[in-house]
Amino acid sequence: MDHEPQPNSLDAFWMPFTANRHFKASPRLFASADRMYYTTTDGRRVMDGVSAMWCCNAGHNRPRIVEAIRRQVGEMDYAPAFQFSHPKAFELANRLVALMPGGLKHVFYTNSGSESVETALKMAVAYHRVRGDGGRVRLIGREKGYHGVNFGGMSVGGMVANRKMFGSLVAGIDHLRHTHGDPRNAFSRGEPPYGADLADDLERLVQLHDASTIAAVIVEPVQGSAGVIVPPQGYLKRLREICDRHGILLIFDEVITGFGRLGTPFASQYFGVEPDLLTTAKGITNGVIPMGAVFAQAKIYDAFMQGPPNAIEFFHGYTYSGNPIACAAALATLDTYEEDGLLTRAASLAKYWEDALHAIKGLPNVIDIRNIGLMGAVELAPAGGAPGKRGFDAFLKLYEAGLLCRTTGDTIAFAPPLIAGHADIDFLAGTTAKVLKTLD
Ligand code: PXG
Repeated sequence: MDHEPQPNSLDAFWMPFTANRHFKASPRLFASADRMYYTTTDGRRVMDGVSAMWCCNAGHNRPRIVEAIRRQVGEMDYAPAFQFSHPKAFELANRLVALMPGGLKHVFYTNSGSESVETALKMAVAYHRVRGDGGRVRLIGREKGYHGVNFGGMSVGGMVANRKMFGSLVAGIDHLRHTHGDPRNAFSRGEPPYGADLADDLERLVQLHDASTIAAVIVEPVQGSAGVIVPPQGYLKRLREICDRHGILLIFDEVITGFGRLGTPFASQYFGVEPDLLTTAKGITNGVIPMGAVFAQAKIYDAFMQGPPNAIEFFHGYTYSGNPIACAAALATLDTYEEDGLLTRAASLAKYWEDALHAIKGLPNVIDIRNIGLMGAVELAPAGGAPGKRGFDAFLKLYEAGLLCRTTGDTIAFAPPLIAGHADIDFLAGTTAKVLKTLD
């Protein structure tokens, strides 16, 4: 094969999480985006049914955000992040912690969900050490969990395909069982009734490893990537209780559930469970500029603030932590969320959304439908001998029919921008129903 770079060739770009050869044979390229819609390079309109990648919560091309970025880049493009900063980083931190439940009053900036997860895991282990409890080094994740693609997040994660190629991963990690697949929970609306006792799996791991070796447990309050797996009623409260009993930190990975997806600013408020650390990204800037943030309880921040005042307390950070363009974008994003009431809007749409999605029940191959807030999934039975094929076919046909979704295996996931109206939801559910009728 000729590997000389060719103008207009698609060969040079090694695309992430993409079937490169399939894509390059029939590319899907977007040219522009506005509110609920993309326009493709061949001029077709495609509704954004999944906030792009669960990140453009306010929809696309929002004027405040666009303008704030333009203004900031002309005023100050970058400021050093270590031992220096700029006013917007502090202004944003104050605005963000005001949205947080209870004691999550400190924020550490990153540039992605993956970096937020690495940061939170390091904070957890170091927190125990600075308290003089340095034997607590183990980390617990959950099967089917997705915590990004870096070594720590991949290791606490539980997506087999994301792990199996990459060696022995980080040592000292164990996993809770996942909560998916109890047939009694099929077609549950919102939180499924059965399975709170699966949180007791943490007790099993405590018995195995001893609590004195465990630093933290990390879970997504609602598992997103695995296909909108909603926690059983009472599950997260029980996990919190077990963590408290054993002095284990609880980390909520809210990269997807943060910023209004469930109709509360964060899932923590929806479930009435407060974690010790909370990771975010995506919706923090409406997906427009890479940014992430980790929120920490005051007890954690305070534990680090000791020793000589001129000494660095936490040897961690990124060149782009809190960069001015990202901070300006995030501030304008918060303004947009506030003006449009988007951090709570999903609460008023949730019932309509739930009814629309569950109306798909009964169509060929539909074996489960799950929903919470303004996210949902339709799970299809795998085609004989070809797991994932039916899901991928659905993805392609939905795109042809003018609707963007995400698929994982044979599950189709949706999370439309929080500006969606009833007509948008009707289009999404109606198009999905039409396409499902045509699948093999
Ligand atoms: N944690 C969670 C809970 C996530 O969902 C990450 C961490 C990593 O974020 P970054 O910014 O490093 O990608 C994620 C990302 C999908 C899909 O449709 C999900 C994500 C990203 C892309 C696609 O399954 N989640």
